[in-house]
Amino acid sequence: MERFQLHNTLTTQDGALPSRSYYIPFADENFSLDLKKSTQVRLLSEWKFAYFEKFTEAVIDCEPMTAIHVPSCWQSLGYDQHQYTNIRYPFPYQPPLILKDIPCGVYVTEMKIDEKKGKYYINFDGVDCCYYLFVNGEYVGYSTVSHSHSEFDITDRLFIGENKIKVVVLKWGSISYLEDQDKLRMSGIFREVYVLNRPEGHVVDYKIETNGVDTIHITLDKPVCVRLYDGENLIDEKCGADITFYVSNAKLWNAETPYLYRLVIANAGEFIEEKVGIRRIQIDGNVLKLNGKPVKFRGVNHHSSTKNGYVETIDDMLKDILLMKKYSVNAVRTSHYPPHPVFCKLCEEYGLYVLEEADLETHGTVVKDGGWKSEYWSDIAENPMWREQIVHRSLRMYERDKNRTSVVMWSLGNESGFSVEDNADSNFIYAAKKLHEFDSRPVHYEGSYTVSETIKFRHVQENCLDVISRMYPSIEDMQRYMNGEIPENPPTRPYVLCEYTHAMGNSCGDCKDYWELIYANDIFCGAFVWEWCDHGVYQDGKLLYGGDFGEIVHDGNFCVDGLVDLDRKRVHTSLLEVGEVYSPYDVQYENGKFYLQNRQDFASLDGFDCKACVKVNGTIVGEASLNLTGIAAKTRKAFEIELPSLNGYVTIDFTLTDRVYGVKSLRQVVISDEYPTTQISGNKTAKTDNGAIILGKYTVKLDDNGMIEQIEKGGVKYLAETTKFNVYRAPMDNDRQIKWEWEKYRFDKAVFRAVEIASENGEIVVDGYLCYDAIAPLAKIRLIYCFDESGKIEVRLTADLAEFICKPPRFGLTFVLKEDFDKVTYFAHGPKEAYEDKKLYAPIGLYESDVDGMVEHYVVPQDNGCHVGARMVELTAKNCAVRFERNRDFAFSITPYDQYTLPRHDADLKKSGKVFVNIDYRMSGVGSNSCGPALNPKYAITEKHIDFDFSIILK
Ligand code: IPT
Repeated sequence: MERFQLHNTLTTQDGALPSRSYYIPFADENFSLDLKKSTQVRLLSEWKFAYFEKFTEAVIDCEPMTAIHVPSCWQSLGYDQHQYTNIRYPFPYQPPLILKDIPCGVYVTEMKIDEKKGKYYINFDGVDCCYYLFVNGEYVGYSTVSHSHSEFDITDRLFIGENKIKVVVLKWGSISYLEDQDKLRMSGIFREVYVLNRPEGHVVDYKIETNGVDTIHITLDKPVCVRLYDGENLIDEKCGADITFYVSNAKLWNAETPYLYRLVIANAGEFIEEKVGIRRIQIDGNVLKLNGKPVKFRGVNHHSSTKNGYVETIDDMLKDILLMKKYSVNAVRTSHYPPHPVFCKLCEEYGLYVLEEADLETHGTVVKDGGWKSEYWSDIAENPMWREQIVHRSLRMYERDKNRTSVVMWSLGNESGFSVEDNADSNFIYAAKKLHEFDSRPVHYEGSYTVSETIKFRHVQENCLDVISRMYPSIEDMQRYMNGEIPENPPTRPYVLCEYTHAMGNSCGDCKDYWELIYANDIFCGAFVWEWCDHGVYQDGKLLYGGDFGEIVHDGNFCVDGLVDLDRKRVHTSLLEVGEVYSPYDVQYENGKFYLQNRQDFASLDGFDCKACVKVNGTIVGEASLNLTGIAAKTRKAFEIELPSLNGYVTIDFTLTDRVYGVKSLRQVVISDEYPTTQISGNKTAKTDNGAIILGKYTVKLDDNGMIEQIEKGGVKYLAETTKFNVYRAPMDNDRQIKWEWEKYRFDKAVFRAVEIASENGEIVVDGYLCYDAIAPLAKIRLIYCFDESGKIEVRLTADLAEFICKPPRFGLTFVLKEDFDKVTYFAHGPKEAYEDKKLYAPIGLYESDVDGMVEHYVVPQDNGCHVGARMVELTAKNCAVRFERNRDFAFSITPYDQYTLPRHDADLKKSGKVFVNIDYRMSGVGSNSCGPALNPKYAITEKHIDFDFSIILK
């Protein structure tokens, strides 16, 4: 039958009803987001299932036997195979053909009806990727667009008694060329399926708009009565098909104060509730404004992704939203498809702006020849054959979510090209025009930015788009746009970063610098972190990622790039940093006065509490609660805080607490930075015994290269290995490009070779080189030890790095202690890891931990656990201790794992039986170069001459 070949065509739908706004009708006014609570809804969640590796028309007749719960993804249940690809299509590229067997899942359920009354509609909220629907053996229709809602009228197909509903879901169809989003490729009915039983003459669709001041306007497909409530209070009731409500003293909606009114549509014995916020989004010159005020999106990109694959419950969504609110996120880009229909409702309730994106990405086109050519975008973006599908995808999104207050901008899709030449007939122009025809909200599409032979690095003919959008540009690039230095793209439109600060592994070091620019200039309306959560598949305590499933084509761990774990049990330090950058307030210290700056766009800081804590050397000496009332948005207030008369390292730590979401933000002002060093007798010694240096109770042994080989006290040995110079780090995901350079220069293997060891004025002076086979020395080093008989070793060194080498990730010494040194006390940025470009969440203080607690775990093991701004770190074993200190900043990290032989998965890490203590002159920043720009040189070791010193106190 030809109609079962629709998936081999570009047909969007067959037999489905026109798209409409998403709502759930109720028989009374006890509304809920839970479908099960409506007597009009018959949720279809228990099905029988059969999986076939290959779709043929024959599978349509099969009788599945295995029970399956819907929603679910069949790969999560053990069928088929997981596969993760980012850009590349997981099938041969020959659009619109699929030159591969198409796996297929057949779902069957029964629905009993005792009496037939009114209309019956079957609704699908999400099926990947296309499906045929049958009721009682008869073909009803076909639908595509995985993340969109479809509805079929099945009234005439149902009988009193049991009815059999069959859905044949295909893994791929021609339209898969439009769904090449960066994700694990899963299939099946992954969102709810339900039958609505509705009265004859019910409302079908309506549109709600507000003027952002005092009116709510609703147009419906038929005249009905609509009631407007403020909470439980009825404000007004009007009847008609075109109704305007006036709201006096209206409370406006924004993400900071998400005030919602309620409309209740009562018709034919049915009730539909619509929450509505009075808000208006508009572009004024090159500034994006909400209710007349400039607004900033402190955003994240959010995939529908949980440990159950694409399946999300309301609780899952709520958990994400509450976490986002806790970390001051106020905007979500639903990358790269419409979210679960309840998500936008929750966003308007809790206060999150939504940049909603159509279900569209054709990224694989550009790599079809195994390389990369941006000209290839035109295979689909400019090919009229695909036009209807591309426009349709934007419209399906618009129709479903047009009434959502939270949706403040539409996006045409992700990375699908636009046109290669100016004035070309891009399919995206048609999609944008259609959205503009229907709606006043701005239209976004980053894909108009192109890098081609003919048009170098710029947005092409994008007059149909309302904002300039970029992903991962450098800060200089943004400044060039703002300053009008790109003649083809004058700064006439607001600018948004739809993706930036790629949160893969230990990341997001560049977040703060982006936002210094964004906060300071109204032309920038915000930025969305890539991305909210890690993706993968949990198995035996491990998160499996690309390559773990036996796939040939995969993109490794590029899917493990979130701010939170897939199971949301752990928040990565990247989110802690992003949370501080997005913080609703900031603290400035100017001329002896403290200022609390409200960085919000609308609300005062009245809903927050703030404590200031005065510390000397990490010990609290005074505390004060600050009264935040009356600090209007974007203003600041001065506070006097009494400073201690004591000397030392004096800090004022501010803690902002949100009465709803808990601790929000930490800010620290350093008043003076004199951390006391250990006072010792000061008697130099160079007493040796068999080559070992005797320091009172301690013996220190240097090896032939002048490196500390052993420290001993009363027969107890401190070190498990000889001390080494260290100019390497376990590559972070962000080092995936630069690490090849490091390896070229053997940073991972380099060793120190002394050419002379001399004793001068009671000091030992070691001259030598850091080197490895085949290349010239990486550095010329002079190392000086000064021993004090009380058990203190002063280490001073100078290093001149070779001109030819690249920037090393760190410069320091590694001490390998015995594993009994398991308690750590330190004064540094902490208690979480802190790098030069990622430490806002980690105030300087005095912290304690065990060695295990010094490690920050990442799904893919990589450098972690650094503490910059350190003045002291001490490790303690049973009867002894060793302390490293310096009267200026240094960096350190401590790990019980072998630092440089790392497995693919954190769960496979094995303890080394030693404690590695890295004492570093500097450790470079983390940046976000796994997808973002190269590390900002100010966070890299660019200097060629290094002076470093520290003391080792033996206890
Ligand atoms: C960009 C994509 O839009 C996003 O889906 C994701 O793949 C991200 O980067 C990387 O994790 S694509 C990139 C080539 C800029």
